[in-house]
Amino acid sequence: MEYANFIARCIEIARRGEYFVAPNPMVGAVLVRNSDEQVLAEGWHEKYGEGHAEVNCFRHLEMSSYRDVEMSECTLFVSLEPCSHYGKTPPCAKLIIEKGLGRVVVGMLDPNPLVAGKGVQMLREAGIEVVVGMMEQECRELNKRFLCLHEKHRPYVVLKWAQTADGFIDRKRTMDNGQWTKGTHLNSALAISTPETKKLVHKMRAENMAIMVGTNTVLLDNPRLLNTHWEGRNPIRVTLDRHNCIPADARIFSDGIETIVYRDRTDWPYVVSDLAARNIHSILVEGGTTLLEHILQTGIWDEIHVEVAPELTIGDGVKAPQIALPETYEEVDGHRLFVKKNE
Ligand code: AOF
Ligand code: ZN
Repeated sequence: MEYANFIARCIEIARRGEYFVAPNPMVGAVLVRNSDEQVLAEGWHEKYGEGHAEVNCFRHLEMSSYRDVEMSECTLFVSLEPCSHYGKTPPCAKLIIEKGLGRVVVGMLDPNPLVAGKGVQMLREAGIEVVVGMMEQECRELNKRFLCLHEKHRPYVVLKWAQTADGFIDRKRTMDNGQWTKGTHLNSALAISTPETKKLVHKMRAENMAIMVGTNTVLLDNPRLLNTHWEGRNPIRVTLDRHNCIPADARIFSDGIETIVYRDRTDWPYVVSDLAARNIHSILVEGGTTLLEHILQTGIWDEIHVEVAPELTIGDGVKAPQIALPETYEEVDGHRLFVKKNE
């Protein structure tokens, strides 16, 4: 039996929960009959607070013609170690033991201290054969945000900006005595993204639990920071306001979505530790340059996404953060999308 293929399938179905399970991990489970390698049932973690992958897999089995299969002659594949704790649902390890499984193949251990090896231990103590570590790198990539929170005790940090060919993220703009009226822009931001790249930005908003911009961006752009062009939820909004100058009617406080404002301590190491304490596993930082440069200086980031408009030059403006871009990029609508990882 080629274990890796079944774990690959677990990863594939786990992704169906992508926009709905945070801060939980995406997990997939596949039940296979040993004698003929027939897949009997599949399940994945579909939504935060609801059934885990294993529970859904057994539920699907019950609804199928295989419901009376001899479990001791089956293997359950799971991309993440089955849980051992009473959380929003009872422990999956207990369920697997009750079902009488013969063998369990686990993609990777769960770093959540509530589990962390205890799930595998429960299974082994019940006499189940357990194989741990299959397609581990792919399993880790799948849940890089969840893993970051539990291993580094901070959210996974994605920095993102768009720039002109000559390296500016915006024209120079000034506040009109710090006054603006709800919904109106005194002098609007330079529009760099195209309809297609804008969609990809909203996809990133859906992938990350939180979104952040600095004070100046809130004051100048008055953004809502919603995800309106992709499936999934709106991210929790985060900003800084050291000098208490963001007005209460700023659009970042609208729409009934949570907004976190840091006023007293605004240094990045503090902000990420506080976000971790709130169980936020990922954050997308969209600017501006002052905030991005502060974050770059701390080294506390994981990915940078830069969109370059190769035919747009403005001569003068707000400089984009100065970083060495990778050699390769993806092209969308004639724009170049660079991804740099902090490795
Ligand atoms: C599994 N299978 O499909 C998932 C697991 O609050 P709860 O009860 O939903 O528990 C969340 C924790 O359970 C999460 O932090 C992670 O450690 C584990 N997730 N475990 O056996 C699953 N999603
Ligand atoms: Zn579980």
